[in-house]
Amino acid sequence: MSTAREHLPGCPTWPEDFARRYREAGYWRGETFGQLLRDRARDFGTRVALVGGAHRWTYAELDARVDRMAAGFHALGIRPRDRVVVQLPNVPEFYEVIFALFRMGALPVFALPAHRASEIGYFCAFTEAVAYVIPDRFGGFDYRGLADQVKAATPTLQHVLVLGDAGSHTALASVPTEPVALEGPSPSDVAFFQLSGGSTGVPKLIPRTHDDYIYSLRASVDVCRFTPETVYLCALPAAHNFPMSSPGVLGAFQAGGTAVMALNPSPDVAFPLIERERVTVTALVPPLTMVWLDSSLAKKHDLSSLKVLQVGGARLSDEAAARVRPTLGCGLQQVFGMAEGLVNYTRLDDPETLIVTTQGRPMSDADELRVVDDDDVPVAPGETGHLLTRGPYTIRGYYKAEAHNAKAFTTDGFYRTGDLVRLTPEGYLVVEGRAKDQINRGGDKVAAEEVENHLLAHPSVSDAAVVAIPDKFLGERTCAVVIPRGEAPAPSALNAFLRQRGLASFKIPDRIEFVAAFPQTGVGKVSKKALRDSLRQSLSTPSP
Ligand code: OOB
Repeated sequence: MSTAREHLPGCPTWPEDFARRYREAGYWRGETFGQLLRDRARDFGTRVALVGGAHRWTYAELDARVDRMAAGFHALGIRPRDRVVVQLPNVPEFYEVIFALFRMGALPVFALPAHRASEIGYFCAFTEAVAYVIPDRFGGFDYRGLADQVKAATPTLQHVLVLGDAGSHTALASVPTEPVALEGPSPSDVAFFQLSGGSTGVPKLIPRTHDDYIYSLRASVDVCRFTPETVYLCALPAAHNFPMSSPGVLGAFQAGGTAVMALNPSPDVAFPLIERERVTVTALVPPLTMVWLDSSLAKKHDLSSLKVLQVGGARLSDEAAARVRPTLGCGLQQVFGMAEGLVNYTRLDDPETLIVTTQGRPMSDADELRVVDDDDVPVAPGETGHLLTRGPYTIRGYYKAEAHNAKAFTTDGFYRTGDLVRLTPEGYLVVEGRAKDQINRGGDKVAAEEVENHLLAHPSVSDAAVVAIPDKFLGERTCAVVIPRGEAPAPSALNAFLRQRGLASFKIPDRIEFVAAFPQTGVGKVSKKALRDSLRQSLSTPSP
């Protein structure tokens, strides 16, 4: 019996009556990730769990590697609840590392490979991370230099662990040691931190527990019908919630299937892997879906094993959705999810019109949804409104963010998704837009305020407003509208400034416009709506 422990400070959790209900109804079954892998190793030991690069690990091998890695982490001094920022690309070691942390109750913070000094420095400092795990190089970038910079600025950071050539840091390959007995976490403990797409100055951290996340896996596996025969291709960044758990790699493990890691989602890498590994299901964001649909390589490879293409992260147009089956010969599943919790899926046997025109319905009967107006009053059925949600796998608050939580959650615990949706008569959701101050760049989320704050640090910027402009390929791109102080700087100089401040490249504005003043709302705030409208007009009118 594990003893009840106090929750990690700074992590809001479910009120006791909800927790009791979720347990009694069997949503939370008292499982942990460490045990989940142990159970699969027992039941499916000789089956292949994970493929990537030169590796092909069975469940028994993965389980044994995780024990050795956990023992090595323990020997380094990493302890339960210590935070470890993990920034690895789609390699099997990603799962070896995070399961080792899960097993010992240390908490991965899932950074994306695109993050740079601004984001990583913040994650390490804010979570008081003790270790940071990186590749040596990836995508033409040397992460060891970034680690030097972050380590110098973060007093708590003891270890930089490098996959590959470690340079002055510690090689990840040198960490594993003989397994030792470790006291695991409790099922109700936080297991890791996901990152929020965010709309504020700094990214928010999302605490997910073993209980809640494993429930989301079971429900996802059920809806998506993952079985031991499932071969899931992880083509999106492994750290993101979609390929991790909807049902993703962890769903494949939950079902006893196989996960294949693709270092790159482009057809030249992904298609040969689908052919070779007989991949049955994968997940993409809409722009990548377009690339796959338009690729001439589709005819050159045998993609016949692929039964389902999941698409989510941003709105897929009905036109693109309708092309999936005729072009790729597989079914489409739309996925509308969020790292905070709620995931909606179209069902595999839904009528084609629902699959093509909606973003699905909640995966769990216990998901509570409200569609409300600006005053939190429910809109009439079928009308568009703000989506609020609560349930057994949706968080009750971000990590150490009390003031923000008061705004992002209702007093009765509903998460304000910031999405504008309408419910169809069948109970399916259609995403009609967004009320949060965020740009969805083809699935990559950019918080306007975060970029604005960086721009404001430039001496020639008097004020800045970052807004979305429509884009054929990405759905949206970012436009920074700047009021210069004195003479306007060159846009390229402003972007170079943002890069130098260590901002991930997907957050660098696609376009910069200079204006003398911003349009204002009635109360004198910047009207981003008016700004977007006037930009849309000026961008669509050819210059004289
Ligand atoms: C997924 O998670 P996040 O945390 O990167 O972003 C969540 C936000 C949603 O609130 C919504 O604004 C947008 O991304 N979104 C979609 C969408 N799926 C996500 N907007 C329109 N249509 C969709 N299908 O993006 C995520 C997490 C788990 C599964 C799938 C996606």
